[in-house]
Amino acid sequence: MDPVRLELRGPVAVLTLDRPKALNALNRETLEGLIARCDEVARTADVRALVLTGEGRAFAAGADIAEMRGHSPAESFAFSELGHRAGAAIEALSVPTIAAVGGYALGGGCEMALACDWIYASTRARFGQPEVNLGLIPGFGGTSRLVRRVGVAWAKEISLVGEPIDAETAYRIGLVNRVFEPDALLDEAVKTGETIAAKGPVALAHAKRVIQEGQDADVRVAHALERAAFAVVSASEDSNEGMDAFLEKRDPVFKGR
Ligand code: DAK
Repeated sequence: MDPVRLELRGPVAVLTLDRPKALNALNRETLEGLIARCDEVARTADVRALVLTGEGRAFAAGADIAEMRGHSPAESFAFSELGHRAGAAIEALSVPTIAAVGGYALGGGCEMALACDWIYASTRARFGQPEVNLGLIPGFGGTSRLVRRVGVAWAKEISLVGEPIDAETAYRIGLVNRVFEPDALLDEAVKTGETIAAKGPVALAHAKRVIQEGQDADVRVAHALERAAFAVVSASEDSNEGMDAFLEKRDPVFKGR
């Protein structure tokens, strides 16, 4: 069975990590599936947002320890690279991406959630970078993405103490945007995707890219990126339609052009 399921709920693509017996642990096949499904989503014109979630009681309990244990140094390097490619495939999507975390998001699982634009959690979610318990360090981008999301001190505490934090703590430190009851989590994430689907796709793609690229740039470079993107977006059919619709007191019909 495919370890990553893709389902279209109208304009929202839902990707589900689907190895519940292993708490959706990320083995090679799952990471490759994630990359393939992201490519598929990128090629599907009508998708306007993506939700990444996990089947059963975990989002993903980390990289697959049983598979990693037998790795030679070269295999270990290739595996880490594959995990980075999976994170990059999620991050490169032009549509907004939401991780819906209903259970364990540990190690590589937390890292895949961090590759999404933001995270929604259920009250049952648990986040952590427990690699130090195995004598390892985060290997799928955790050291770089976590610190940007929650700041250096929390990133260090989570990664160096190695104990999971609950949804309430994750919310308080800004790792998670919103917390929902377990039964409501996926529907709420999809609902946000539907809200996004009514906005201008050209504007969304540029706003997302500029925020992402600007985050790591000098502030003057970030401002220049914004000015350039604003000029491009202003010249789009969508922006003319959006402003016309406002002035004519009607809903806009965006075409993504
Ligand atoms: N890998 C493989 N199998 C896993 C797994 C994992 N990460 N997590 C859970 N499972 C499997 C369990 O072995 C068990 O399988 P069976 O025994 O039933 O066959 C099944 O899922 C259910 O798990 P439990 O029986 O343990 O369930 P519990 O409710 O008792 O405990 C738990 C849930 C999440 C607290 C526990 O399963 C746990 O502690 N899991 C491991 C969490 C963890 O340490 N995650 C971090 C993984 S390390 C690198 C590349 C990558 C990485 C680092 C470096 N380089 C190449 C440099 C990334 C590392 C990681 O992500």
